[in-house]
Amino acid sequence: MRQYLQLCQHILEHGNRKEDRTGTGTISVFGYQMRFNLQEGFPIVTTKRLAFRTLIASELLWFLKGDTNVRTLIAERNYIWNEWAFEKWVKSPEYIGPDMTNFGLRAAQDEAFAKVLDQQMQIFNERMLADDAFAEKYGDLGPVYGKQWRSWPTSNGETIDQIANVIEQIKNNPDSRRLIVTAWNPAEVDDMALPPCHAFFQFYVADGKLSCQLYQRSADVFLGVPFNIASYALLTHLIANECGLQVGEFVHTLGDAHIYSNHLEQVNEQLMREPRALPKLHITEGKSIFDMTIADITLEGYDPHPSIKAPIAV
Ligand code: THF
Repeated sequence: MRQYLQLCQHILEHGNRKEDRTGTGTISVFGYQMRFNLQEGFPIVTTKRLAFRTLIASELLWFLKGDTNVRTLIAERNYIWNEWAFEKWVKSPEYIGPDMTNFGLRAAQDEAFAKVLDQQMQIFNERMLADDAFAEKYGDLGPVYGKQWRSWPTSNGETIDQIANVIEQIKNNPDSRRLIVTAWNPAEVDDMALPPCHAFFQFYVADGKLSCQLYQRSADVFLGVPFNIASYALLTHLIANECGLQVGEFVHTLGDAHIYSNHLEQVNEQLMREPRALPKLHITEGKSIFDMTIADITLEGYDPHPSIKAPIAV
């Protein structure tokens, strides 16, 4: 995973100081590309530990099911999308707890507030699992990835299953230059809790191998990008398995690639660590991509450096 460390180095050396929506501040570059040969091992960052199955694989399976409600993730103890649902809840007139205005920014700066936030988040999680109506109302993130991937709404009231279509095209028309899935739906962006960051991807078949290129408009290089690389590498393996192909490359193209100002220490810590050998991915062969569960996905030989904590910008 030298490619990832090179990206970090490149931003530190050439980045522009830039303010952002979250008020945190970043150093950022525009336009960057990494390539990962999936035959050389599974591209997961080894300079810190990532919870591959519980967070990354479970999120991808959630997208693939077409699910947009965080309740499913919370039930699997995956809280990476919580901030967005929680924000909807605390901004609603029904919320009567302590003031949660700007909770992301405040928690990163104020330890006492971070404890109060933790408590409220815990209450939110418990209610999310126990209360169906609450979960339906506040757990749904709007027409985000899962909805656009599996049921993009058309103007005549029908829906398009982009994932099923692209699989069918890869199987029957592998030389096509239209093997595309887009989560960026301009008509619905305003209804989403967060417009898609990994917005548009294309597949490519050559020599019996399936490659995937992703265009990511906004890339949180310390927290998000390691997740995104592993997630799309896993997606490429799953689709290749479904189509009876070997894996080729994952090409990761970034738009605004940024390091948040409160992640700099963590990035420098990682740059001092020596990357380790990449693990191998195993998935149940011959099982439909739509029936896959976490039990079908394992990483063999993942031996990373210890995890590094950092606050998420909301
Ligand atoms: N918002 C921001 N600011 N960055 C992102 O990368 C991002 N996402 C998704 C939605 N909004 C985003 C959510 N993805 C973590 C990782 C990925 C996320 C959200 C959070 C995270 O905090 N990871 C920790 C571990 C957390 C845990 O153990 O629960 C880590 O150390 O990796 C990008 O798609």
